[in-house]
Amino acid sequence: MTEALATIFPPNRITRDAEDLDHWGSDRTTAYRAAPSAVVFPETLDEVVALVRLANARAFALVPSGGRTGLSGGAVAERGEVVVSFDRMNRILGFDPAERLVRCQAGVATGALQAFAEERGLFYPVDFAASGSSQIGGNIATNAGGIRVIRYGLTRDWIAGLTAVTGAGDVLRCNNGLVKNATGYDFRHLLIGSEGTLGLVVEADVRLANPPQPQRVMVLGCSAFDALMHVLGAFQQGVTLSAFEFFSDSALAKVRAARDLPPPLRDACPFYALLEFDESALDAASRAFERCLERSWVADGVLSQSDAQAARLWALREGISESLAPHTPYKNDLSVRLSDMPKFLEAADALISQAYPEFEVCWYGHIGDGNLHLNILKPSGWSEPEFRAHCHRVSPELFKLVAEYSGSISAEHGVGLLKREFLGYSRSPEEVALMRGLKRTFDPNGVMNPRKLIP
Ligand code: 2HG
Ligand code: ZN
Repeated sequence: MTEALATIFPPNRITRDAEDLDHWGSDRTTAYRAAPSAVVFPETLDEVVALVRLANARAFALVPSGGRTGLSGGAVAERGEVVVSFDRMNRILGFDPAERLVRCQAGVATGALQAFAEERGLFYPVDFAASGSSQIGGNIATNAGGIRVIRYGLTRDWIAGLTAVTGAGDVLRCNNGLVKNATGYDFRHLLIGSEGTLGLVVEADVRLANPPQPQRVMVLGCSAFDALMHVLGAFQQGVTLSAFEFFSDSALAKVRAARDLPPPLRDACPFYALLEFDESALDAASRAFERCLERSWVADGVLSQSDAQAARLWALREGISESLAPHTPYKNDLSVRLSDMPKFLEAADALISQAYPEFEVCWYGHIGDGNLHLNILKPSGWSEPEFRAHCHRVSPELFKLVAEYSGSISAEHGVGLLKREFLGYSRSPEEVALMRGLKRTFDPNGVMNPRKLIP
């Protein structure tokens, strides 16, 4: 196969070095061992087309690889696949200030796109802790969300066009940056969130926004889960929130220890809400805060007085995932509608405390848009496989509860390898059958990221 790949790529853009295979063949999921047969680094659309056609002709599988910050194994190559790294397709190809549209290659880092926008007095609002290394192609493949979805939506909402190579090796130019285009099925939205199972996203037209006003950050100490939802309700009246995040005291303890950070408030609380909003809403926010204090939903709070302090408060939330990594967490990424959140939280909390009486459980996430991250930490006496198997047995109980609320078993991290067997808790048999049909249409020989997403 290396010989065939060498007909497309020069030697410096193919590697079979063991360290490279491990590096480019895995993402941030720890449950799998990377075992690709090669990694290639295309630089042009034509090379990607040639590669996909070769994969069809020679019957080998491809795994797309962006910033590899995923948490569901979507970018893991564990069965001799060829990894397609977009690291060398990291150029911004054009910018139109009147349309506020950037054309970029799939390997542009999310952070680089944010910086590009900022240099032009604009704003790319999709943001998350991993944005420094994640790539726009991967963001599209997983429809990445993050911390400002409550105000700005998901990656899907910012993609005005994309160029993709289907599993059959055909080039699709979807929507071409148009605002209006009423000509039938929009394949752009089918490819967004398809986790590389239908084709490879090679280029995208990304919309930028005007930057928001200066922002203020508040961290509030809350007495209980249900208080968080009351606090959200109080602030939604009159304050346009850019973020409404939460974390439990256990999650806070981990990030503080890992980064040596001071506590946000004098006394510890079971839960904390982190809010970000326009500075002009400060009076309305202060009134909402008073109301929350009066009703005892909030015990105390801190308001950022500078950008540096705002960044320090954000670090308490954004650093959590990384600080949990050494504890071998079993991750859940759930969502329900906000109106169902109070009841769901009560039921999920009861289920989790019963299923994991001796385990440390960290709750956090983007509760303002209905998304909860639930990390169960491995007790030191347990082996990793034993712990994972135990959690895997509990998952169906939790997912059954999610299904009762018509929620999602993967709100923003994708399905990948990790949640494939559980897809039926969020998608009906009819939907899964349609997914299989679409997969066959786009990728008749099954070369695109096999065994991901679809059970
Ligand atoms: C976050 O919101 C990320 O910090 C990661 O989505 C969540 O590691 C996790 O469970
Ligand atoms: Zn998240």
